[in-house]
Amino acid sequence: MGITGNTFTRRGFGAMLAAGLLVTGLGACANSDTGGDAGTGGDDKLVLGFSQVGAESGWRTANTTSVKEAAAEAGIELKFDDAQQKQENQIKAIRNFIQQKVDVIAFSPVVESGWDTVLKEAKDAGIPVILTDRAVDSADKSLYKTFLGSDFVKEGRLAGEWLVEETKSATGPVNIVELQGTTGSAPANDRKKGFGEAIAANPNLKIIASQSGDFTRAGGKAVMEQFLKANPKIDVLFAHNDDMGLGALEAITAAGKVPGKDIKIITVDAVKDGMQALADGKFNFIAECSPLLGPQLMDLAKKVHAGEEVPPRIETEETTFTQQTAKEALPTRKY
Ligand code: GYE
Repeated sequence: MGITGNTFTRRGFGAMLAAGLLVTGLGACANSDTGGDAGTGGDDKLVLGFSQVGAESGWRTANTTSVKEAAAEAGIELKFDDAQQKQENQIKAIRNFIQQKVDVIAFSPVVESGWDTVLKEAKDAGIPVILTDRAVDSADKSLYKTFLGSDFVKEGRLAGEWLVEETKSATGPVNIVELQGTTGSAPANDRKKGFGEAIAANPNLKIIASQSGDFTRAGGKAVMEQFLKANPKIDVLFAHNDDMGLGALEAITAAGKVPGKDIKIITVDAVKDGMQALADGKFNFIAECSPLLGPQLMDLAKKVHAGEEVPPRIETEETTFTQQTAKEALPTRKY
């Protein structure tokens, strides 16, 4: 939010951007508009190379839409690549962007480690890099300009704190199973950490099984089936995203248990299908993670391209939902 406001401090550039925004806002005829472009056509458009993780979840789909729409609105030429959840594909895409001499590179790193070499290549080529959604663990912070995304540790902690409150009068052990996100990814590492730290407050709470479902519905279903077979008493499921929770619902129902009652379900994201499950009483709690990063990302791309200083870390604002608040929020939910 602060970022958008600051655009107005750079008068000339700001006015130019505003004009670009208006022109693209007019739709198809904008491309043939010669009014303000003095014969240069669209060639001076900022070119942003964006490497997306994949299409693994409802969150990701909403994120991709947000990025594409915001680029169009901001008059930015977007080169979009889908890495299908593979790091090597992302590295290839970033190298392609460097070769094509794009103005700015943004990407959502599928895992945290192993980026230093390619990030150095971008830096040597003089192309600024923005991390969106997920972080890298590079020690050299000069390899990227900023990281825009959520505080995943906090999301895990909020999920755990809700459970501690919910089970405060429990006398016996409360058995928890955990569906982790993609192995080695920042949201999987951090949500696990935050949740684990929060539930340490109640010694009755025990994680009896924890495995990756790769952030997908199919993964969540398959791993939950194994959990149910191996553990006769499961009281709580903590899934690192809605989609794995939704997949697990099928496994739980097929095993003759009632989701939301026999097994309490806590997830992260708050995409529409997750919110619907919560409103329907099948989920019990969701820590929100907003995928609507597009407008802030475009604003940052313009700034780093103009050589402006940007904060090294920009955190997304988010909330949490119970069954009751999900019912209230659903009708106006955007994703
Ligand atoms: O929670 C999950 C997606 O990186 C925050 O990735 C993102 C996570 C999101 O697959 O649904």
